[in-house]
Amino acid sequence: MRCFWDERQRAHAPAAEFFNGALHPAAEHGGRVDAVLSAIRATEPARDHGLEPLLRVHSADYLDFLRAAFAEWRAAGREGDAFPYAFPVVHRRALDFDRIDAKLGQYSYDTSTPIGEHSWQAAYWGAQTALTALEAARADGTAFAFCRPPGHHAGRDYLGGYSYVNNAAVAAEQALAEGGSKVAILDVDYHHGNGTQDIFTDRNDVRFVSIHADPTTDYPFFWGHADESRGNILNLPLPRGTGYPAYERALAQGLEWVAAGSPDLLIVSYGADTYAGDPISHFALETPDYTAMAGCIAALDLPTLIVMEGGYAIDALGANMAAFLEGFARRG
Ligand code: OKP
Ligand code: ZN
Repeated sequence: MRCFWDERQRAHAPAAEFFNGALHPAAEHGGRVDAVLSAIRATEPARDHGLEPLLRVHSADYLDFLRAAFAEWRAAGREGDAFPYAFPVVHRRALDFDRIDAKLGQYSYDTSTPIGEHSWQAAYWGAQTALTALEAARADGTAFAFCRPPGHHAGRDYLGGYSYVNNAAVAAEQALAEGGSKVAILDVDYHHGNGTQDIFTDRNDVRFVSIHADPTTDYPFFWGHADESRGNILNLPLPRGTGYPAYERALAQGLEWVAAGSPDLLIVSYGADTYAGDPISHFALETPDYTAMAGCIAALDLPTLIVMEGGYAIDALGANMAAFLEGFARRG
């Protein structure tokens, strides 16, 4: 399988994230890059498709904000990465702020997702990596886009959950713009893909199914509940401690629903944070389970683009990635 990675994603280097009342070292750090690269063969860089594909998913004002936020943060005299601290929970409307702190809150929903000097560059090239891999997936049947930082928590005009640009959504819209008729997105990251769900709610040309930790106990809390499932959205939350047998039953249900929509492309938002040893997650999958999981997905026999989301157990991340890709290789 051709694998795509662009070095311009590496410079994004958040120092810390804020949760449980304190700053913690960022879980989504550059060490993930070498862990994944060590496990996959040669990678190919992204080709630049410009801003237009990102604008099919994100609003222009949001992308303008992302591009300029760090410079504005510095211009305001701040040090370190840009963090929001006040959020428009009730009155979220298009007010035109000059103050960076107001803009940060306007376009964010958490304090896990700081903007650093190179965050925009990394997010931009992550989307370009997904777009480039999409071409390979259509030519060869499968491709892997190593996008980093992840994207599935980013909505049309908000960031959060280490995500700035929704790479899977950008690829889905591109596939439709280039003549695809139906796309399915299967999100197997530990966390619910709230950004992807919000972007595609009520669409009849995109189906979104997510298997994730029950948001009653786990981030992102406010999305991903089973009762949000309707129309083109299927949420399959599972309790903490879930191991592969129960996981595979949910996967089978999700895949059956994907197949029923007769998509011409499948995009997999892959997170290795369902791994038993993940430092921020609580499922119990083991490395060989990823090969089995991929085998189930590959059995759909659809053109498939794999997009990287989370996975924070650095020591096992490469092996888990390789195990997952191996499940597709066996398809032949
Ligand atoms: C991103 B992805 C740490 C606080 C939660 C946000 C988690 C974002 C996950 N316990 N911070 O879906 O892997
Ligand atoms: Zn995750």
